[in-house]
Amino acid sequence: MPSIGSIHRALRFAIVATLIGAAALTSPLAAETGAEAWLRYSKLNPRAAEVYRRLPDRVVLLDDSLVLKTAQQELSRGLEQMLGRALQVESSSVKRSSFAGKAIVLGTMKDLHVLSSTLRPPHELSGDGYWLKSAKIHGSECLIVAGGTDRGVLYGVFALLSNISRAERPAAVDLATLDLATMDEEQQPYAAVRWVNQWDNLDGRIERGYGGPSIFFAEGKVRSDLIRAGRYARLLASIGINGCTINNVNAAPGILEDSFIEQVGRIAEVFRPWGVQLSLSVDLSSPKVMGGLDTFDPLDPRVAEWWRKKADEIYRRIPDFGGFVVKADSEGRLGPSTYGRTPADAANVIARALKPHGGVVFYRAFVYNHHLDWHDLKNDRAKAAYDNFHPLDGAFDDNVIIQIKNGPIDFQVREPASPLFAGLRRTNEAIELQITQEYTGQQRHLCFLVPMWKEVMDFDMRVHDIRADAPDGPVKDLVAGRVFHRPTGGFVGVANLGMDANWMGSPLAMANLYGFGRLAWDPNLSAEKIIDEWTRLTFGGDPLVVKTITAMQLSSWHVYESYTGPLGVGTLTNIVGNHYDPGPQSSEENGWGQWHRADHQGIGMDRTVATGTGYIGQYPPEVQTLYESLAKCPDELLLFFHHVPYGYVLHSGKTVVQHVYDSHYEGADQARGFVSQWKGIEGHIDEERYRDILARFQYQAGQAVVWRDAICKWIYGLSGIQDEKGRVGINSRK
Ligand code: GCW
Repeated sequence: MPSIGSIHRALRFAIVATLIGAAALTSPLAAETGAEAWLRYSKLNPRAAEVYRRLPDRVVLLDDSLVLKTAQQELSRGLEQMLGRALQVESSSVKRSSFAGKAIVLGTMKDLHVLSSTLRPPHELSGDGYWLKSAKIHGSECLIVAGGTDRGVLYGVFALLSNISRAERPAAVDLATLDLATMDEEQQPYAAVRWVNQWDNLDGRIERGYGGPSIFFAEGKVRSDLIRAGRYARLLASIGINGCTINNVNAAPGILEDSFIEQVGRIAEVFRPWGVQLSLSVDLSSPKVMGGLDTFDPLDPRVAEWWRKKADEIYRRIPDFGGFVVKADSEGRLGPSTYGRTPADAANVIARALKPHGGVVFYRAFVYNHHLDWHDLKNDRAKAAYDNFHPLDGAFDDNVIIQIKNGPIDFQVREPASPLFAGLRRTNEAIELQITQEYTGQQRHLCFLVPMWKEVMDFDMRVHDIRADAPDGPVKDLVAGRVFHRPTGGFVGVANLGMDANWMGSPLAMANLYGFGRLAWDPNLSAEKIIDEWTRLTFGGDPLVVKTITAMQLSSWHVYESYTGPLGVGTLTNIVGNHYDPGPQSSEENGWGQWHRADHQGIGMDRTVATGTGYIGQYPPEVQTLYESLAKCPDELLLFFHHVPYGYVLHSGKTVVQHVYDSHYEGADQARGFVSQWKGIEGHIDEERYRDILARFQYQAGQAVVWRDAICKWIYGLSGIQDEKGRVGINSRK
């Protein structure tokens, strides 16, 4: 039994060690614009500081796990920066009998029970949930940050710091008195899977990345300096993201070389303190192209053995490895079709190798033929995901998750929800959202995507068709596994952050990463709430700043849509090149299948069951009724589902062609309006970010005119119908 003296010595040592750790972490980040993103922890205004100084100035850790230490260090750093006050730290081995005095207590529910058997939240915490609770422990007022896991504690700390940074009252606490006795906030994540994917190549470039080179790789190796990778993990943890796939889904087989796994282990080391699991994209042909076998047939026992050994090797180096992401039989990648096998055969062979270690396989539903015959009006790429995966429902192992893009084509500015969300009932699924703005302005145009994502996630698939007035299968519940009681599922975002100081190439674009994380945690949060939080954390609480930036962000998707691709028309960006400039004809007359079918008579894809490709038939019956009928189909998706003449009259009362003219002019005007809106906050934020962002809006305003003129000219050329307002056409007064 250790003596009292040795316990004291150990405790003193723990305190000093933790303080040193905290000091290292609190050293100011390099003065890079935007590097801290929403974790700025600016000094609080005197009134708020006075209130929050009433928090205990001692923190007690109930365990010494790595993630718990991170939670404590983050708390110390945040409170020190915001309140100018250092926390006294006591680490672990706290026994029920020796606990005394006011403290912020950090620990899992399990450890908290040791301290007090009566303290428990209203609902039992499971997984990564947290509980912020003020309570008396052995007579002393304490603030408890408890988690279902130590990761939950970390999320609770971030939530507390976020509340304080926004000088918001913690739930149920009166800001005037900060009556700790009433603090009681319990949160549970909506789904187990809250992951990001990075499309980083080993040479350091990032496919569809607009924030500079990779933070993980350079010149075919893992970077020696992984400081940014660690900071990325901190950003991810702060919004509840628990997994990150570090390499492109167009995976280089070399990622699985023994020597590479060794290097990748270093990235896992900088993720681990933040509770972020590392995972890898893998090429299905790896057993053959780098593994020395003469086949990669998923049903060949040698192939199964190869994956098993590879998984064992990875877990030896990275014990908390998350799993694999697979893109196969897609855009030229090899897949099970080589051997006449199915995606289920391919997914399961890998899943079985990961299973003993607790890993999962994300098998992407983005499987389609990019050599479609465009002459055949019945062909339709939108049908591919459902056609390939629906027949396999129930054939996947329970540690396989089908990763489904939000829409059936490819991250366009407006698409309906993929019918596959409703097409899998005995299979796990996750929604794949694109945070990096590939088709939505590449971070050079403002386009806050949360309102778009929410439309998809809230869309009710009517999977049971029980009662017309009750939602029974919104996409968010289907992917979270709540409708068909699946063991796992959730949310994946393609992030593609890079080495740029502000991570994504534009400080305002970071709202999309923040928004993704917040929605993955709770898809019922409103877009207004999310952007309000982000703006206050990123720019502070000046009411004019908050009002201006939130309004601009919230309108930005519609603005971008209106000058680039209205009525769900599909791909008008240059599809063969950069996916950015206007190029409305580039999607036609080739096998990629991103067609809009515009000709001299009309525009739009006929996807009806009655006369078109039959795509609408993939939806549950009530949804079919909505889209099949021209009369019911919402205007904003009309051209996605129907081919109509240019003079067709919309629900709005306008003809299609006039809508195109008007929306493009309105959109370009609104983009110009962003410049003056932004100028309205000059002097209310720091000069550096003010100027940087102003230049971006000035550029966007010019680009919106380029788009407007290109699309109006194109539609006029096809339809021959002049603009009623005289802006477009041979008699144009422009
Ligand atoms: O939209 C396309 C992108 C490709 C990407 C592919 C995918 C990584 O243009 O760059 O490949 O989608 O999602 O697999």
